Amino acid sequence: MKRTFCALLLSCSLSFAGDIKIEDGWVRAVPPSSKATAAFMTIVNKSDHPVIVSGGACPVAGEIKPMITTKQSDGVMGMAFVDSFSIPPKGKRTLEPGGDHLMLMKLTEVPKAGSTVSLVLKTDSGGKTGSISLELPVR
Ligand SMILES: [Cu+2]
Repeated sequence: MKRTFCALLLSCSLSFAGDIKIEDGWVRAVPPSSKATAAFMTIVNKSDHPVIVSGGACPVAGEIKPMITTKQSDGVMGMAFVDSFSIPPKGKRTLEPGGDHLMLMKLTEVPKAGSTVSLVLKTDSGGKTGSISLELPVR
């Protein structure tokens, strides 16, 4: 596991953990009374096997859960929690507003715009479990 430290905000968005590369990560700034926010990023799988990214740990959130957009029975698009995101071999998955994202819930502290949030995600790469540490800008 390798951690990219945050000297400049611009360098925050890149992190490597072997087969998995995280690009363009950020956390949404929310009003001070909010109980939850969301993290967005592109998860790149550089390996030739599927990788799985699930929730992890964050000092300001009690719970982190992947969430996806899904078509409900009435045909309306909705959101649903899932256990993990899977990324196909040599593929990528983009977490973005209005689409898939990571929910940061049970906030103990609301991250301020301009600050950073550290986030550790659990990973499974071809059956090998690990983690990836991120330092994401809040905006
Ligand atoms: Cu959500």
